[in-house]
Amino acid sequence: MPNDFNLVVRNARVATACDTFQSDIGIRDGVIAQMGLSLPRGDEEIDAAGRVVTPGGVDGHCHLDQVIPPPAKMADDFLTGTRSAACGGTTTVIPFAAQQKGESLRAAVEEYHRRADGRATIDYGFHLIVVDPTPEVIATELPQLIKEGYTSFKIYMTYDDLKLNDRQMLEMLAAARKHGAMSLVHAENSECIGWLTESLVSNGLTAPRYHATSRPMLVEREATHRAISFAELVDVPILIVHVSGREAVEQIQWARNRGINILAETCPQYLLLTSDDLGIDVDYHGAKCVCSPPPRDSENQNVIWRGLADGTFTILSSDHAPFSFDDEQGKHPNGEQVAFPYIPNGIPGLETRLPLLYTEGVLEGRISLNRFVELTSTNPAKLYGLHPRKGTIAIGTDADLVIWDEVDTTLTNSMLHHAVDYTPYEGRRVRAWPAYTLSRGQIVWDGKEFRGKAGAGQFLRRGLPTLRC
Ligand code: DUC
Ligand code: ZN
Ligand code: ZN
Repeated sequence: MPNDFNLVVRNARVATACDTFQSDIGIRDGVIAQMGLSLPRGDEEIDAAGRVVTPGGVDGHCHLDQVIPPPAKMADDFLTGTRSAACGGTTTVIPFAAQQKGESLRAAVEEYHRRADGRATIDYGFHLIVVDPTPEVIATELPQLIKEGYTSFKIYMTYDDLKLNDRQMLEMLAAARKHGAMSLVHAENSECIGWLTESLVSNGLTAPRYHATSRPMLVEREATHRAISFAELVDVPILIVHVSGREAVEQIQWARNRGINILAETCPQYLLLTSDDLGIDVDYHGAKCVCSPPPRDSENQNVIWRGLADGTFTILSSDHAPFSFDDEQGKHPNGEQVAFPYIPNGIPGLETRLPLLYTEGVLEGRISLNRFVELTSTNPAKLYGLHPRKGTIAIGTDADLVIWDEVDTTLTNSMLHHAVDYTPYEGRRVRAWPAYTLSRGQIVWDGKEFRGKAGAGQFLRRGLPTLRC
């Protein structure tokens, strides 16, 4: 008689967004087939006695192999990026299919499928980035792509090659309302940044730390308020991405108190880094932490932690934007220590997102284990139309699981599986790491080695968002 299951995870302490309970998990054909105590044997068994098991992480904001102006080039493609994600407990990623000016959305989607197909090791979807919202894009392309499972898009209020004006933003939000898509808004005021940057550079203040000076919190607060006002006018929910500190948080709370449906995302860099990390000018190392918005100070870190605990934030994502440090296509464009406006923005974080939040959030008592699951897996799955297939542990869902080890180790880049040559968290203590990661029932990380396969990741045709604040 064949066994009932391909794999049984036995004696698990299962944690979902709402419950923690003891169970075995029986997996057949990549799906959770049965849960309960004393399940029959499987072809393979993992004993999870004494270990927490959570749903695989869903990273709702990461950049992989994204086309950006040369000489910069992202270090991670869909193979190295998803490999790294899997080794850190993430089993679903939603990177971006980024439109170029003058290009159709369809062409962008086809291009990013070419980049991902045969390389992604875990399941993935795409957000669209819309930089050229022509009448054709809004009336024809966007509705069709939403129907095909690209149910969210990011719009930018800054970056010269990406930003939309206010009218274009309103048109995009109106399209999101009409077709049920989710709008992700990068909220920073472009003109303020440009004016401050020019003044800093003309005064010779060009070191990496002036990146933070050029993007003070006011710049984020103003754009956050404006985006909220547009959402109110159009009467549609939006997600403010990568919220960095108090001033944006206050705007979001203000909006919610007025009954405006505003969702919010933050990232580990706003919990664990400060602008001091951009200020290490020796050998230009501050460039490693140049990202936008920039990390703030320790008081703002506390505001973000509180927002994670009290429900202000809906999701926690990595905003993985991988540029190597010692690299002409990375943080040293053309081999030089360039002025801060020319440093590619972004830091790596796909693999460290979950272990760092587990360590600093759950084990330090700042958030519950269930809230950890909600922020990093269940809510992104709901927000991006993947729930319940992803984001929870229940019969009939994909067997995407993380079996956690409590460890005590020092994080170094040599432990990680991305193609970036540094981690901004080098030397940090971590007390949790996946002992196993399972992607649709396959072991992709066994605590020592990556065991996944290029091309095993499936494209996820996503449904409409099923989450409101
Ligand atoms: N900021 C973004 O908006 N995207 C990628 C990285 C960054 O720093
Ligand atoms: Zn952004
Ligand atoms: Zn981003």
